[in-house]
Amino acid sequence: MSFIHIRPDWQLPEKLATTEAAFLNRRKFLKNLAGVGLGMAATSCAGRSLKAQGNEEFSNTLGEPLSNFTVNPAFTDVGRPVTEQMFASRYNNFYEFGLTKNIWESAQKLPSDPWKLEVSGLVNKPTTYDLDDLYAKFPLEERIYRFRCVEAWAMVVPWLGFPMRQLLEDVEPTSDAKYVRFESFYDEKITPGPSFSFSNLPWPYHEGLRIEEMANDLAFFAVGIYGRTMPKQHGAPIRMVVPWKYGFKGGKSIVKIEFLAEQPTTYWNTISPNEYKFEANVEPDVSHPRWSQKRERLVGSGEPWDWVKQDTLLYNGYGEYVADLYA
Ligand SMILES: Nc1nc2c(c(=O)[nH]1)N[C@H]1C(S)=C(S)[C@@H](COP(=O)(O)O)O[C@H]1N2
Ligand SMILES: [Mo]
Repeated sequence: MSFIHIRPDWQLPEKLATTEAAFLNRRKFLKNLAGVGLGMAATSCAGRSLKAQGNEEFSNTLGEPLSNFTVNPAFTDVGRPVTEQMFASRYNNFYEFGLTKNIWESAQKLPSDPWKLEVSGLVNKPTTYDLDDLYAKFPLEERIYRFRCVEAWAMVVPWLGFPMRQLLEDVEPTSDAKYVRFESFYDEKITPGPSFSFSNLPWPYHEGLRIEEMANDLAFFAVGIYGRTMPKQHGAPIRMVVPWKYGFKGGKSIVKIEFLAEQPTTYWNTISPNEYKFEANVEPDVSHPRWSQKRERLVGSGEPWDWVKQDTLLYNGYGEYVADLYA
């Protein structure tokens, strides 16, 4: 019995190296896993391909239709086809629900309605929004964005939501506010993370941006995807989308936003500072310590072991929007 048993059967062994969870696979952790009951998870997905899993149970996770939105014409064509939802919504990273990509079912435990989003810290108007407030205050638009995970897979998804800048305008950060901390939902009874405790993970998941990054045109809060409210596996009811950065910067199921004078810690940077930087922009020429970032595999573009590979673009192709931030 080893950690390797919990990977989905279609994930090639060498792919195990290119994952944010790979620190778990290191020798020093393996001995802690010995004797822990991990075998069960393996058999439940053995022999099934992603395609074969299309079923009603999955469709029921896909949220309620949204109609009251505009399509932002600046973000309709990213030069690549939109990833089929069939793939995008069943290939997720949400470590609160486990280490594999196959968490769409277990994520249904997330209590996403009612919801409170608390905004505090260095702002003139600290505010707590419930879902009705969010929908009433911030008109929804659809934006098709490229998405690039640090693990070297990519997709293209149509988000529904509103620019982070609109929330900035609503809460009025003070001139002392330089950074923003975003905290995800966490309840150890519901979102315990990996089902064995080998180390104290820094829950809740938390991320951070410079305030100028949050004010950038691209920075987005998504409350939906593919024309519907956000499925739990994607971070219902509201998650961050910062498409020029690696996917882990986009915290899911945000409950708290805090404006700060100093740079906050972040979840992955705390676990492995050398591998996951605070800035974490998509930069193909800057290798991850354990793999190259020059290329990416396109989710759903064939069988999972045979996904199309393509070049990764600097800032994920969004240089015209963000390069100034890093000049
Ligand atoms: N709370 C929380 N947010 C998270 C994560 C997570 O594990 N927990 N994973 C991140 C990573 S590594 C990626 S690639 C994206 C995946 O988003 P998706 O599953 O909606 O595609 O969510 C990010 N946000
Ligand atoms: Mo990721």
